[in-house]
Formats: sequence, structure tokens, C-alpha cells
Amino acid sequence: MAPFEHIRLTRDGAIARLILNRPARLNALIRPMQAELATALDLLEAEPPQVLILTGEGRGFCAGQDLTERYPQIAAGEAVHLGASLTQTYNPLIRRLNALPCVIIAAVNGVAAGAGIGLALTADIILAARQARFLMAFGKVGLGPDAGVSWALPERIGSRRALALALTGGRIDAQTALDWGLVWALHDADDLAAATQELALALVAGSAQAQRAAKQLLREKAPSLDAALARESACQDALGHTDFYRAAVLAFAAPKPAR
Ligand code: T3D
Repeated sequence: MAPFEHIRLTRDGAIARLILNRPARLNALIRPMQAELATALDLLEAEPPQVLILTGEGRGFCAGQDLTERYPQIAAGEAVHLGASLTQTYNPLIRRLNALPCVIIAAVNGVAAGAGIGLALTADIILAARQARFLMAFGKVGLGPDAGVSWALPERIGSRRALALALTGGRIDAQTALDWGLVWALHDADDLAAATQELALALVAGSAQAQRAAKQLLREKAPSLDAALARESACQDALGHTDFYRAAVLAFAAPKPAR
């Protein structure tokens, strides 16, 4: 695939892997890296995998925005326009990851801070190493949550916990993230990649159409029970015509030879 410097994108059948690759900076995000992520998304959108694994190289998952990128302007007394940074880079990145028609697994191998939490939250399933941490670094540097965190974090852990974390710039360890429902499962650091691959393989053995439908139904909350029931009916109607469903019913329910 395309040669990148700050990320890696690999593909193995229906499984793609997007690896943040600035380990010396705990994979903090800089402009060229965001541009590479946009190119990676072009490729993923053109040919969506069934499962995308999002992870980080080295001991960190992603430390959020690289603050040294903002330093020269601030040190020179110049204004920084963070709204533009968000609308031009972070917002499209988060929007496009959320819209990918595939299952996203985040394998959080180490610290996720600031916008790094936002990236992890684009995943449908978050696995984490036992020593991973989630740090709401925004507050520590005098910012509010961004990269979709204000939307996705309360949904995962509840608005009170999300607000307390945002106000305090607090961090939670992997066990707390598991207890609060942010993380699906914890693994020893050395086992995380293998456990992620095992989950990805289990997913690609399932129906991609059913997974897309589940994602759509559960992520885009219907405004009422009636609306949800109508959407479920439309989904099942389509899924009932798939080869996967028909083969599964035939395999399960075919009359067994008399014993
Ligand atoms: O600007 C905009 O566009 C607005 C968008 C904002 C979104 C955001 O993400 S705001 C939040 C930005 N992130 C942070 O504030 C996190 C800053 N980092 C930390 O607090 C700590 O590094 C960690 C808690 C994440 C990890 O601590 P630790 O002790 O495990 O590692 P470390 O030694 O601090 O970091 C290792 C290296 O990575 C170190 O470099 P060095 O000294 O070895 O050369 C450190 O400076 C570097 N690093 C870590 N995070 C960042 C970073 N460098 C630049 N920017 C970072 N965010």
C-alpha cells in the first residue's frame, strides 16, 4: 500500500490495520500525519475492509495533538486558530472513521490522551493493554474536549463521569475503563496484538452485511421505539435475502437423519 512516514496501513484479506507510527512521541498527531491519515481513509473508503484495526506503535496509543507543533506560534506571541485546526483536520478525520462501513477495533496498546481518546472512540470495540491509560489531557492544557470526545465519551461511560474527567483533566486506568464500559476486554501487553487478530478473524467469519446493519442500528439511535422497529424491519428484510443468512438457516435447521 501507499508508503507513509507517520502511519502504516496494511491489509490482509478482509482485515486492514492502521498503525499510528510516531512512537518516540507516543504517536502524537502532527499535520503531515493527519494528511497521511486522510490518504489512508481515501484508500479505506475506496475499498473498505470488513474489519479495521486501529493501534499505535511502541508504548503509546496516541498522545493527542503534538503540542510542539503549536509552540513556535505561541512562543512568538502569535494567535493560534484551533477552530480551523479542528474543522480542517480533526473533524473530517473523526467523521470519516465513524462513517467507514466496517467494524473498527481499537487496540489501545498504551496511553491515549486528548484527541487520542477521540480516535479510540471511533472504534466499535476497544481492546486495551492492562497498562493502558485514558487521559483527558484537554483540560490540563486549558482546552475543552474535541475530536468527537464530547459526543462519544458520555455515550460510553455516562455524562457525569465524562464531565468529571473533562473538568479535572483526569485519567483512568485500563481496569477502570473496563469497569466503566469504555473498553470491551483487557489483555497483557504481549498478548494484545494476538487477541485483536483473533477477534478480527472471528468477525470476518461473520456476515459483513449483518455487521454493517448492527453498527447502523445501534450507533445511529432511532428517535423513538416505533422508528427503531421500522428500521429493524427494513434491515432484517434486506438481511433475510443474503446468502449468509440463507446458508446459516439451511445448515442449522435442515432435518437430521433419524438416529
Ligand atoms: O491543537 C489543536 O489542533 C487542538 C486539538 C487538541 C487536541 C488534543 O489532543 S489536546 C491534548 C494534547 N495532549 C496532551 O496534552 C498530552 C501531553 N502528554 C502527556 O501528558 C504525557 O506525555 C503522557 C501522559 C501522554 C505520557 O506520559 P509519559 O510519562 O508516559 O511519557 P512522556 O515522557 O511524557 O512522553 C514521551 C515523549 O513523548 C516525550 O518526549 P521526549 O521528552 O522523550 O523527547 C514527550 O514530550 C512526548 N510527547 C508526549 N505527548 C506529546 C509529546 N510531544 C508532543 N505532544 C504531545 N501531545
